[in-house]
Amino acid sequence: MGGDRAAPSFTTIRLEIDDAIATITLDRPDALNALTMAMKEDLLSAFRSVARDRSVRAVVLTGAGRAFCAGQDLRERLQPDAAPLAVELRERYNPIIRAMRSLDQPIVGAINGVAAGAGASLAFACDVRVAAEGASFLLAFGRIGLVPDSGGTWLLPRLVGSAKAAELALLGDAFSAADAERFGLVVRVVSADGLAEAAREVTARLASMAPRALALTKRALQRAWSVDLDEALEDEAFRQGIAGATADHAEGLAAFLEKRPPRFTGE
Ligand code: T3D
Repeated sequence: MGGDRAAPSFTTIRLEIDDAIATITLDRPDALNALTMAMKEDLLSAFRSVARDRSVRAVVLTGAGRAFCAGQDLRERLQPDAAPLAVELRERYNPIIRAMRSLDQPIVGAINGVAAGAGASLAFACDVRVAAEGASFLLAFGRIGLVPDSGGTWLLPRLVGSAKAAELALLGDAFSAADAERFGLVVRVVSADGLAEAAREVTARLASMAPRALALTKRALQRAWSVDLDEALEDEAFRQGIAGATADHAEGLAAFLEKRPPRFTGE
């Protein structure tokens, strides 16, 4: 399942592909991985590159150093030539969130430290999150007179429920990894030293599963939020028709009957 091409290199993030798993590391640790224009462009390119690479079965998103991501780089925002906020969101942040949510491969957020502002939204846009004990989440927007963005208002209520989302977004208090686990936002909290391994464990499990079925499941879960039960039932039937016609489904059935682990190929 090894990568079939060299991963592109970037200046503000790292993209490493190893044994069907792509790891994207936000890599400006001195600024707590705050998002500059270059970094947003790199991140979008990385997700697009992963989307094209069928050898990649699952993705880890994490941060270098002590933070996951401190959101928009506020020093860059204060530059006289900074784009207006709405433009920056439409042209740079929103495409990243769309790329993450439409990516066929599941994304595991390995939340190693603080995830603030748009950094929290990036964490919310992952499919599954594991966190280090010292990690925290902060909807920092209100503190600087802004509105949660980059999908935060859409994703958070769906992850934790509307009452909790309102509390977190309006009051803007930081919350810990343990709180996030309690809210159902992260699946596991581990020691900082154990985070990479814990994330790898979850990601490797996903990477061993049937890729088409995972991609269809991701889409179905997302679509279910905006349709009624009848449409969701029809959507499930449609997607099951696709999944049921794959070689991986036949392999899953054969493996069950032969009492052996399945070997899914993505076909
Ligand atoms: O274009 C647009 O603006 C639209 C999009 C907006 C989306 C957003 O993300 S808005 C929200 C932006 N983010 C924030 O408001 C968070 C700002 N950062 C903080 O509140 C704190 O840094 C943290 C709570 C995240 C961490 O606090 P702490 O005490 O652990 O670290 P620190 O000392 O504050 O930060 C360490 C360094 O990182 C420091 O640099 P220095 O002094 O050592 O040279 C600090 O300036 C830098 N840093 C942290 N966050 C940012 C940042 N530099 C630029 N931008 C940041 N967001």
